[in-house]
Amino acid sequence: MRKVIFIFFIGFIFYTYSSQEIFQEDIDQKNPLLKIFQDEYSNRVILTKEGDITDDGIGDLIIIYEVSKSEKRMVVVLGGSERLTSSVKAPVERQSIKLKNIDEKAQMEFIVSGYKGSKLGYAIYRIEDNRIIDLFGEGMDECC
Ligand SMILES: [Ca+2]
Repeated sequence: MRKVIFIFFIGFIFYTYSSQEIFQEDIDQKNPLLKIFQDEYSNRVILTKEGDITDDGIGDLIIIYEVSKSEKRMVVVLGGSERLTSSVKAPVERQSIKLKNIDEKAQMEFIVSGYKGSKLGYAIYRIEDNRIIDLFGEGMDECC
């Protein structure tokens, strides 16, 4: 019996490290903006990125979450107003979020990239009127 438990345990460790769960270590579970998300969504959070993207001096939180194995979506929790934007689709695997100011305006843009298998896609977004606006994208239909 002990041997069976041991094999199960090894299998579990292997499964944990081979799946995307490993990225969850980067998520601050105590972040109050994450709590706002969790009040509305029960989905598993895959990746978060915090920063003041709306340039109002209050931190915001970009969240990529899982709908299913083949469907991921992204939403932004706006600090201060504590509102959630509507969601947009996100890459299925190996997601990354980078904040970057790509124009002269103080507001930040954010670049989301990721894969579906070997297909890479990325898009640049900005928040306007509490909505995620898609400014530019390449291959997002392939990876989302
Ligand atoms: Ca903000």
